[in-house]
Amino acid sequence: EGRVPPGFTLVVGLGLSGRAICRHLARRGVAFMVADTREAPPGLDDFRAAHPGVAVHLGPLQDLDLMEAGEVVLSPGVDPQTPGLEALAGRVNPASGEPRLVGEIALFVREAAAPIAAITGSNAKSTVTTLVGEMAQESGVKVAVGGNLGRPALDLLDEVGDAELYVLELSSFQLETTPRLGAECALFLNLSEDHLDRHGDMPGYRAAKLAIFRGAHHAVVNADDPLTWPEDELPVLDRFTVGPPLDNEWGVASHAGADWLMHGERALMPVAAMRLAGHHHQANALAALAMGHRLGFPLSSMRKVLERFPGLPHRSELVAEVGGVRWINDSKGTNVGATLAAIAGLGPTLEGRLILLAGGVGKGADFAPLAESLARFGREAILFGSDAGRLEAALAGALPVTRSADLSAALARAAAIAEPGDAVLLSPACASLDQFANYQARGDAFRDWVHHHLAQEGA
Ligand code: UMA
Ligand code: ADP
Repeated sequence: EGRVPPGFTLVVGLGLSGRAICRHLARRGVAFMVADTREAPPGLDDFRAAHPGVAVHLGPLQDLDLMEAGEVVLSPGVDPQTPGLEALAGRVNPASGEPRLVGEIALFVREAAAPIAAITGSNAKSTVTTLVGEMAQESGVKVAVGGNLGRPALDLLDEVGDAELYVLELSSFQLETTPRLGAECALFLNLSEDHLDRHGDMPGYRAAKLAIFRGAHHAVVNADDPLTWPEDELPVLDRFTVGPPLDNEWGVASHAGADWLMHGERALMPVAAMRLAGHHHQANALAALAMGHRLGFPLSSMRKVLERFPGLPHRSELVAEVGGVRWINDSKGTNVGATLAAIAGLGPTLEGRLILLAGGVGKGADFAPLAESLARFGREAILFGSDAGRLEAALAGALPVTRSADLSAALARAAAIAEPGDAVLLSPACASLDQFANYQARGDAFRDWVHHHLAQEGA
């Protein structure tokens, strides 16, 4: 049985965040060791090369005696309820006054010298984080952007010297282990079922997300989604809606014969001038504008960004149009709410029907809400991965459903049944981890298949 030496920090997880935590501690001369519950974590070789001589524990945490550890810093993918950590629950670290069990963001907050703009929600986090980051840059602010988006927050501290603003995408996993964020502006976009396998139920998932408001100066919330509203009073609260704005809300209203983005009575820009299309992106743009306004960005700069931003890859990304069929990669649609938004954005634009490719790890979600919009727009749902059976049970009455062994087989089936005017949409409503390394690999596989099998004949 291994043991954490007295006073050593224990880092749990050797993924992207875990390795960033280790770099952060090493630079500061903090004594630490690392554990990962897996026998062969993917980051192990990189870690050993970067930190020769640092002890690594692999396998169950119960096999590691961590009672003498100083602080235990968890990667986001590690549940604080993991067996072996229970003895630390509720314990306080005398050195920091914080819990002994914290996440990477707690370390970030201790050292961040610039204001933090923090963004959470079940969907649209990455899109809005990127928009706010670009708006900051366009406004001449020296900004560092990262977090759940992919560049670990702790790397921003050391790699972007003299940042004037940090824009962070934060997941429920990261927020759950952040005692006090103290954001200058905290934005909670929306809440729909996700990660129930980790948080137990919706109240548990929401509670984790509400931690974004701890110590915040300003809050931005979704007027149409009361679950995003904080439980406690906050000094300043801004609200956005996809309907007409009440009072000083950010919303959409008819102006000069067209739909415009509005701030209260003030018309900001026509919806049609945005490069992103669909109602969900109007909500996203308004959320970014509300946050940018609080952070002091000029409207002209924010407008420029909305006019040019094409959206991120793997989010309703048009990969090719071949023989009148659009092939769309929404691999980041990893929960039911995201897939519903993708279908609602695409469905009304189709001359033909929608062929949905879905499946993977459902994380305990209820798939039933997909049935109605698929009945309306769908030609067929082609299902693969671990939760294909649960999806089939939820969708079978709504439209024709077939099962495929994997994404390639699903794509071949889609190519065989698609008709001109149709769209083939990969929006899995599930995580990818049963069959792929991550959502990017799944989206890349979709794109490669389309380019290899179809695009050259169509081009
Ligand atoms: N794992 C173990 N044992 C361990 C450590 C990790 O089994 O001891 C597993 C986890 O359960 C998980 C995987 O390894 O399945 C990765 O976990 P991790 O914490 O090592 O992940 P990182 O590589 O550090 O990536 C994390 C975020 N991943 C998760 O929260 C699962 C990345 O978000 C983020 O970009 C990165 O930090 C940078 O900060 C990805 C994600 O899927 C995109 N996030 C979820 C989401 O958006 O829905 C929350
Ligand atoms: P996140 O980082 O929260 O996963 P992304 O910006 O990466 O968010 O988008 C993830 C998925 O959510 C995409 O599939 C996209 O189509 C969908 N989506 C984007 N905006 C919204 C919204 N406002 N409501 C629901 N789903 C959305």
